[in-house]
Amino acid sequence: MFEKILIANRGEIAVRIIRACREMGIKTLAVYSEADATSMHVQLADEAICIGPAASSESYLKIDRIISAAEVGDVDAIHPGFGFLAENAHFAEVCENCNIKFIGPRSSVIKMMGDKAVARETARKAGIPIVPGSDGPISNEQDAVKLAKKIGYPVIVKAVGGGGGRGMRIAHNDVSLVKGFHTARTEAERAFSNPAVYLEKYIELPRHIEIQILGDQKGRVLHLFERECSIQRRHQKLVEESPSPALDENMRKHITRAAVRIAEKVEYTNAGTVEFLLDAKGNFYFIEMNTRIQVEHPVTEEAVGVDIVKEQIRIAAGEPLTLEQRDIRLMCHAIECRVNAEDPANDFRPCPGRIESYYCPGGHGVRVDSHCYAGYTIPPTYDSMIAKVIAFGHDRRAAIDRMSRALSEFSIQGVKTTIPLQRAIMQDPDFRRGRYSTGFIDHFLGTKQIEPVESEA
Ligand code: MV4
Repeated sequence: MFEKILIANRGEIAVRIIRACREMGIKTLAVYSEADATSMHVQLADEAICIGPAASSESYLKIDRIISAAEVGDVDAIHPGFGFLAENAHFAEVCENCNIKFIGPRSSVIKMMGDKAVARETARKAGIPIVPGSDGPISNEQDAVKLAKKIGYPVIVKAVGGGGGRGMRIAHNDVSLVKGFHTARTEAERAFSNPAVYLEKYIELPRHIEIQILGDQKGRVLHLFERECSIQRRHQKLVEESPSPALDENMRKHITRAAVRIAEKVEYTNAGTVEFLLDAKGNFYFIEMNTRIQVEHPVTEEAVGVDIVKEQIRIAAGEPLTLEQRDIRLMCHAIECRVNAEDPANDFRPCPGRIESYYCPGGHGVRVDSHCYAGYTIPPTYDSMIAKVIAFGHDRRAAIDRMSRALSEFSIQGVKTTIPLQRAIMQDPDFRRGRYSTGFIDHFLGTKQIEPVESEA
């Protein structure tokens, strides 16, 4: 097993990884930017090294500085968390070449899944349903129009280098497709230094369901069931849950098998997530694979009772998975709310600043993953996540009621938060019935005014 791990991240996920390391008897080295000198991850780690100024491009994204810190600190491995360098194939490759274990899949697999057209082709070859669309990238508008005629409008143009909702254009006719094709290419070139785009039939109001998988270095792949992540606003997830209220046992069997099959096909190692869209008729389609630990991983941890971060570390150290698929069961229902320092009454404007007071919920069936504390100042430089509240119980109803209770206890003064919105969602009749899709939030915000909550700042 590793003796010391560098955590190439900040905030809540850095704290989460340090906690797993401590329980495993592994020493931790935090890296931090000048804006994070007083951050919780710096305080909790055994050692910490400052790697540069506040801007991520000068610190958390600086590969050479992180590798230098790893060499100075004499670590065995680097955990990238999510965001920053987590899905940077070049960074994983540099780690491989420096003989520092990257806690994630091989760089070649990150690269392959980072190309969303290659990922799609890989799924197709593995016999997994994909959305009707192009074979690989489309190079000109004539081909795009021809294909759209064949599969029927609406269609969606997606950037090969995109993912997570970045660089997409929906088209309902030839004129908007030609326009969307060109704007998508221009945007993709700017954002990903790669203008390549591909085409898919646009599925209206799908549900977003993702399967958590684990693969070890012996070639064994397990799934940890699904998470439903349809409650998103502008591709930022607000509420996630497991199991999905949309899957019956038969659908669950097929979608989890599909996820395991694609992971086996690429000899996937470590933790990963296979994303699917589920249409109103119950058909599922592969859309992309994420080669990292995800923000919402605690939903799965509480639903199945597996510590995913510890599994990641064991897998990276070369240990075989000791779990058997038949032993992994959905033990309870888990829901997560991502609490952000944003004002839902003001177009989700970010609200960085000092947390004047902080009381965080607890009690039976409640978990809070956070790096925040009273007196902590949320810097304006990074994402605005304050905490993840996870509530779990023997069934969905119990989990929702527990989440309502937990959110009502959560008291944060000094910054506005998304808590009032999430409390309202927990009371929504459609949410409570489990009848929702990716259209939920737009509909909810269109029909409901979120009461602004006093800011004591
Ligand atoms: C789609 C789609 C409809 N049809 N692809 C957005 C995030 C990215 N991972 C894929 N996304 C979508 N791809 C086809 N062919 C609709 C979305 C989408 C969406 C997906 C999941 C969760 C929320 C969403 C919100 C808007 C659009």
